[in-house]
Amino acid sequence: MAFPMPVRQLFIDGEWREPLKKNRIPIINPSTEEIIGDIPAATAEDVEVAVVAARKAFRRNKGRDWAATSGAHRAKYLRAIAAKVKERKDHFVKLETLDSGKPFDEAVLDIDDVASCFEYFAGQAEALDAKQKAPVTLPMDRFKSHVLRQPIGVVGLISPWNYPLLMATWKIAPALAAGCTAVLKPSELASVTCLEFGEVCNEVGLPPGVLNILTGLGPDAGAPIVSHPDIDKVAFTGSSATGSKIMASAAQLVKPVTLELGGKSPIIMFEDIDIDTAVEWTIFGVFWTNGQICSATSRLLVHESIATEFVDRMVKWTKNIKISDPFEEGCRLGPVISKGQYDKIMNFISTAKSEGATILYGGSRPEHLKKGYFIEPTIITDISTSMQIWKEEVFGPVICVKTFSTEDEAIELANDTQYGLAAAVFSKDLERCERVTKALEVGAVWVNCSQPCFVQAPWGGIKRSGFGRELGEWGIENYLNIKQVTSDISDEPW
Ligand code: TXE
Repeated sequence: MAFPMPVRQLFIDGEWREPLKKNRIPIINPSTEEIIGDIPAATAEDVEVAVVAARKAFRRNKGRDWAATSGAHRAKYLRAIAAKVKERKDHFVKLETLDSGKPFDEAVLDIDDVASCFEYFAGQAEALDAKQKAPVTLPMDRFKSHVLRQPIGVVGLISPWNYPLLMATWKIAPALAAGCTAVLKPSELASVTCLEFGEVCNEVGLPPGVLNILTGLGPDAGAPIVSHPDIDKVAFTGSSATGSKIMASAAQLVKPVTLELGGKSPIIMFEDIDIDTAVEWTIFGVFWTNGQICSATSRLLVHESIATEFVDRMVKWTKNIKISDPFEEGCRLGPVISKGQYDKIMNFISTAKSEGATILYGGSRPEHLKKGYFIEPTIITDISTSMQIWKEEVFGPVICVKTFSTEDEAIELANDTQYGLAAAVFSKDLERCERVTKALEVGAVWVNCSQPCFVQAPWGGIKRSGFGRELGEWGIENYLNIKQVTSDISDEPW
């Protein structure tokens, strides 16, 4: 589908501003490899201007400080944003599909989730008012103590390209609900919907400077946000390598960070499952979003007694996945995001082959698609735990399969990873599911399903998948400082 990409500038202090160095970055359609527009490339100079605007909006705004507003007041803006996103849903869905290459139907769900997330955090903002001045029980009557929850300040939000507007929303909505102001830096590989979001902010009358949106390269626009002394906190979703750099930079100023990083999530199939249902979840859990999900259940551990049948049915199912331009009706797998990601994934597949694994299905560019970063859904077997494909995040439509014979072995294999984001376990024996769930070293476990994600439930990892929890009531806590206030209420001398 061809339609013009909007031409936008940086969104700073409620205005569209050309980047000070006037550079732009091309937008490449991952389905055709064509340049279809460009986005502004911010640098440290633009970050400076945006941080000043965000600070002013936070607490130097002549009585209109965002930080001083009530949660109920902020909730009105968040609900208005949700309504505006719904009103412009078609526009956002088309842009997200074109820019990211994800199937159109999946982009529809993303934009629905964006609106729901703003609505949810509107509720959290209101709930925050009720939680203020929560009393603390003290052992002495003479003193009285309570707790204030106050916004952390100006926050830097750095987001990835796999769910461009949704991942940004997971940060913007709780930050604004908490009373923080923000500078958002989306991924240079898919920034279009995030920039369009600036228009929504203006349409609902969000005070200038409350949200600033700077597109640009990581080192040029992201790093200066992290190291800026007037940014009070950084929330990041992306690779473990970049997350580690961000943590090191933030450490210089003892700046808090939350990091949502990569994963290599296991999906465990015990022998008592309904194979067809489990295969369907397995396919969904790894090939959704063209395989580019941080929590993709990309290591299938299947009990040896059902392995042959399971894998046969999985191959049959995979053959029916429609790979096409993401706008085509029924598309289930579009291109990966960029040439860089395409090459990286292909290298993973060829290394697996050279290390002795079997590419049971897929592994190549689909024959009918000559252009675009398309990769067949790929199933790899004969895996050993020393192989790269077992250890490293592929972030593409690739699953590796390994068998086990006992529950203990399944747990050991599942935890045999540096990552700890998510895992799935399938069995009709719910006591077994509970035992395994407790033993899994991850931040989220799905039982008899994979990937369903709800804004009400906490999201985040352990080990090298990062720390901190987004979403749910935990999501807003990321953007709050807890202040204790203790008063001497006695007239007696101390
Ligand atoms: O990630 P980066 P990339 C993983 C996945 C993928 C790999 C590389 O394995 O193959 O990361 O993707 C910004 N200071 N995930 O290169 O670099 C960058 O501009 C500050 C998993 O795209 O981590 C972008 O906005 N910011 C992941 C964001 O960081 C910097 C989703 C993420 O980019 C920066 C995406 C710097 N020095 C990729 N360098 C998930 N957890 O869902 C880059 N950035």
